[in-house]
Amino acid sequence: MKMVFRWFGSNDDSVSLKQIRQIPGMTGVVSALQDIPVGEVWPLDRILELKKEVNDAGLELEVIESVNVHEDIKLGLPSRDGYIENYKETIKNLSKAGVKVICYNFMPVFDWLRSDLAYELEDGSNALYYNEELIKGTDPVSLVEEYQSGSKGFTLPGWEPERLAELKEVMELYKDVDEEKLFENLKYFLEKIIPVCEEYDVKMAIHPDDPPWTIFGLPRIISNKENLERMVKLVDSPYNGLTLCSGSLGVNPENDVPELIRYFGGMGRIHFGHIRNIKILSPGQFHEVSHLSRDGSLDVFEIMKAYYDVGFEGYIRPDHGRMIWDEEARPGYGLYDRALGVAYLNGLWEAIDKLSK
Ligand SMILES: [Mn+2]
Repeated sequence: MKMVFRWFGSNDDSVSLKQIRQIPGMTGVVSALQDIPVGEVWPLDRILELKKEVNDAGLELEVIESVNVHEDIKLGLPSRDGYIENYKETIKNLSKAGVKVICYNFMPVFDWLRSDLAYELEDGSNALYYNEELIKGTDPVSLVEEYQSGSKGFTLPGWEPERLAELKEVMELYKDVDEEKLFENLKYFLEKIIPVCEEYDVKMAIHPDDPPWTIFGLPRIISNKENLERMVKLVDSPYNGLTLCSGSLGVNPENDVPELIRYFGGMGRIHFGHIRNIKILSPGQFHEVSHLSRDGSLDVFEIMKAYYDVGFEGYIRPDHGRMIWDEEARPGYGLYDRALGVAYLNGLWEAIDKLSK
């Protein structure tokens, strides 16, 4: 297991590489070239520049999150082939810079979704909150406007303004895309890119839908064991794998996260683990919490034990944290609570390791 930390780059993150380097056990950052418009090739010189900056701080850059998939690929439009060619070039360039894993998602239009970015918890901290009832009462356009005003000036990943500028038109195009069609479009994409991944030794790791159910009538397919299994078999290669996000999958109580880790980890298909805890308040209503098992609905010890037992050699990062100690940062991505999460996860891992010998 290699512990890594998400970092949005020196121009768009309140957390510095120096701070990340000082978290015990940290090996590297997970980053991206956020300014490259979705669908365009990531230039090798820009990737190398980012790598140098990260390496100079004593950290590795072996995981990218995310290389976003152009909407035309998800929609299966004729223009997708050009975007897929660009994606292949990006994979090759990332490989040349030593990148081992690419995290991506296949969620139509919306990336992750919440109804409140700063929901106050009992201890005075705040965290991301989701309430299906509130989402149902909102239209997508006003939701996006709200997000942009609540993001404290940072770009929220997946909510880049240019990406959502044509929201209404894109929503319209999805009227003809159901779950089956979306699976077909994902298969088409994977069949083209996985051979390149095999040749260049870069593993693809799809992130589950967050939350893992349909929103605004849009299909969402990376959501449960059955669909994850279908996903890894679309192209049966170890390079076609998963980012197992405990918080995304775990908000559906039918998803047994440790069991999913044992199952897909045992198959060698988990390349990247996102670990966070969530508290389910009622069906369709949850908020994020600290990583500690007793604070939420997930047993984080069992999650780490599952990774340990399958001999996991991939990357793990703490996922979202709460906002604590008056930190001003991008929602979900402050330094303090994620660093506490890392210390806890490392502690669990060390204890499991020593007790297993
Ligand atoms: Mn995640």
